[in-house]
Amino acid sequence: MTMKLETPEQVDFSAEVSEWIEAFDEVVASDWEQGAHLLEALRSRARQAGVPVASELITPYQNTIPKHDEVPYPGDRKLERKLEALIRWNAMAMVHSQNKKDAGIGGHISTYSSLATLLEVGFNHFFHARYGDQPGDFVYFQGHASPGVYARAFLEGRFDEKRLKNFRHELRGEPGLSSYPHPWLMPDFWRFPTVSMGIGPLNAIYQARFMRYLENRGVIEKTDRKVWAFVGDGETDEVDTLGAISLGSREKLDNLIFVVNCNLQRLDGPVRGNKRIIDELEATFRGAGWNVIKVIWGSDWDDLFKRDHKGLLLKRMEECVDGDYQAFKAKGGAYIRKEFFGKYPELLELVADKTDDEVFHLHRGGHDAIKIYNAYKRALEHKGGPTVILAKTVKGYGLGSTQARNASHQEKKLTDESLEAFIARFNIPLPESAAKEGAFYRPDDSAPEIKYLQERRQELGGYLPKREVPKIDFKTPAISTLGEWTGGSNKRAVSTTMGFVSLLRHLLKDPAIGKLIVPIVPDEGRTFGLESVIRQVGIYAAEGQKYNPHDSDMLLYYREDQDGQILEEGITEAGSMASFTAAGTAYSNYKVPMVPFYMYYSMFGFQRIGDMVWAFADSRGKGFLMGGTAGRTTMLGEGLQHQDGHSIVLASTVPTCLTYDPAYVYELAAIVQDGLRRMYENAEDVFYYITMYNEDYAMPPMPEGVTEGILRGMYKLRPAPSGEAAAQLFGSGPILNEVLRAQEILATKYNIQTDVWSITSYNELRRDALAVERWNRLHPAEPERKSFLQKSLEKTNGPIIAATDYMKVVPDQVSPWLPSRLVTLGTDGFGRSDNREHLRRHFEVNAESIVGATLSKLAREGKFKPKAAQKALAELGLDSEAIDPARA
Ligand SMILES: Cc1ncc(C[n+]2csc(CCOP(=O)(O)OP(=O)(O)O)c2C)c(N)n1
Ligand SMILES: [Mg+2]
Repeated sequence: MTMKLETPEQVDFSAEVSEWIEAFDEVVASDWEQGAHLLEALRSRARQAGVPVASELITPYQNTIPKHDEVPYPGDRKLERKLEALIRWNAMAMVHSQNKKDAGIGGHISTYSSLATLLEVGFNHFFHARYGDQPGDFVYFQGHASPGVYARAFLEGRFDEKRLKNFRHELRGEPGLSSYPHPWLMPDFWRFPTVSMGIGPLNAIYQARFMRYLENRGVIEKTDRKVWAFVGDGETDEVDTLGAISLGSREKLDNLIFVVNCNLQRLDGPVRGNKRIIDELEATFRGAGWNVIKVIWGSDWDDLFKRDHKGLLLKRMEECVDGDYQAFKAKGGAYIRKEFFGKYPELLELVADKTDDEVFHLHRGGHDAIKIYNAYKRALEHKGGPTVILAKTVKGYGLGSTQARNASHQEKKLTDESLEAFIARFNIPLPESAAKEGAFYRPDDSAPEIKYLQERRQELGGYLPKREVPKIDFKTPAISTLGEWTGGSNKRAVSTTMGFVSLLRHLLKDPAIGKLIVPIVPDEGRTFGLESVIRQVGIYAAEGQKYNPHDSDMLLYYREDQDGQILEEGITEAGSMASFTAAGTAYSNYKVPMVPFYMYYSMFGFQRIGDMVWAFADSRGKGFLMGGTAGRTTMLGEGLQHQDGHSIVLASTVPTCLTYDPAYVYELAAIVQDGLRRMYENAEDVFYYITMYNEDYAMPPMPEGVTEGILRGMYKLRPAPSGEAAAQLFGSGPILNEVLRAQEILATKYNIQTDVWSITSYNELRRDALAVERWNRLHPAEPERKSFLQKSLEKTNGPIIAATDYMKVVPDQVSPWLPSRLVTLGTDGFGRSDNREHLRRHFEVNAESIVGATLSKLAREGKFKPKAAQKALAELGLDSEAIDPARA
């Protein structure tokens, strides 16, 4: 190899290389896109000729956009700098003074300080608040940067000083400011909850995709709207952040822009101390097909690059890792001179004319408005896919001794010296004493900078963030039109899942609301029998169906279409939930009341993506989560990882989630119908979790007068045929059938009469009982009120035996109001692979176990002979010494 380098041909070849480069430069000088084309053609030719071509996933550690390709900055930098400094100050002062006054109340100052310029360039030049009568760009802010967003709203005059003083004080009888972006807490301001790391970027990707879905289906008009997601570099470690990025390129989402704030730090310390996070992210995003724009160095480096003829500067930059870069910004100019430039005499020479202070203030790209502007502009112009901007910044920028320290994420207060240094550094026109108090500062409305700020926002259509909810015009189909589902199955054995799918097909045909329905499945359509729906409305495919499906000659073929209505997400429950979120908040974000029905394997719901459900509720999302293959004994054969006996417990933790566990199709139809009415006609900010089972049995017709009971949680289904009932039997889902069978065994074999109740929602019964109890507690002088549960059971007699395919804690929720009456049978413990009969025997929720539990309880109450009860248990085949399934 060495020999070859020294051959004369090699020298000649260098000349040839120079010639080629010269020719290439000429092409690029006239049109860089042609340059790119030429290079691509050469690469392809090389591949054909068998010359190995390395793919370039990581480019040199410098800005993607060269200086000579930059356009000039269109704004007034002097005024913008002033504004940005004031926002920085007020954001910091808000957190600082709040923590002085209320120690430990928290907040963050160093995240926004690194992000400020990246946001300000957006606010002044890019973030549209509207597109005609359509809402504007969607911006997902880094949650911990919210103080900066509030501080901007303060300068805009949207919040007064009093409001700022109520940061993290939401319970003081005056409007407060929530710690992070929460639409639930500030419904006129925040649109997107982002603070749980990873949820923002994931939702942003699916938001951009859902926007295209609505456009392609003709539900909304096409606009230039963009989805901007500001993401922390530490946040990119969340699988949620990066796990779905390939969807962006696959669906050519050029309406999506990620800005990763690469301040090189997370909470504890460096994100990649021994490497460079920007390199890693560049390779990841480029590999996934994104347009990557790196904004690493500020304009003041341009001159150094120009004077560095040997490429030593870049060489030195590529020798340093993020841990070094952090230390440079923490330790000052002299340290940088020695440790960075000092490695090579030529580099020392480059900065010989600069003071240490000037060396220290050589900017990073993410603090340089010109570099940022050019990157955003490029991102906007990029067609055919999403863009990520990797912007290098400094955590705690300008915060004196807090800057670039490992502990800077946790800093909430500045020292007096740091406050002084801050006002000097950013030129804040406050006297020292006021500065030390952390006083806010807003120039008069007539000040040129405030006028400028208002003009910029006016030009872009108004203020951001802003959340609005238009009046929804929605016509819920009357329950009387759903006779096919309320009228019973005419003895035909069907499941609630089948009943739901046919109801869904009907709703999809509804002339008023059909087009608003968004069926979502994570590769489980066939599990739920959705083949007919696929044929009916098609699967959404951004590029249509480019292939002839193998089953095209069949009636129910796999139909993909550009205006397909189903979102078939593939195996991603998190992605499907993100689609559910985009659809369930479209009533506000796009002014169209989309109605998502997300059908999934119940087990892979709340326990897998619970945090996203929480964020959905925070977003005031509406829609139906349909937990298919529900129940620990109804889902036969699948065992421990598939049999869901606890989602109802988890669903009960979400305040706006209404949970139902219907046994019959008429119950399910009544719940869905009322859900549509409540969410979309009554504009209630709630959503539904409804279990669907796959056990087939005859669906009875809806009895008279049970609607209220179904919706509130319980109704008497089959009263004791003769005489007064000695016990009350509660059942839900398919276990209701076991309860009905128990009622018969008890009557025929043991001569005991019982009432049977269908319990559609213990969660709702409990919520109502708690609310009534609270009212009674707070109004001791008023006549006592009764909950729906108490009223329903008022005239009933005897113990209550409740059986469920979910954990015992589900019925137990109502036990405080049923003192010593309630006996619960449920499916605590892990699932097993077996059939229903054996599973129900094992978990003690079959009819025999219900009978046994009733006799046992009556025996304890002296209403049945104890010895007879023990004998009955044996007769019923119940093994008194069997291992407790909860521990098995
Ligand atoms: C799911 C989740 N885990 C942990 C946290 C706690 N947390 C808040 S901010 C933060 C560090 C953020 O670092 P980075 O994403 O780099 O943002 P920066 O503040 O540096 O801009 C952590 C761990 C959280 N908010 N969400
Ligand atoms: Mg960070």
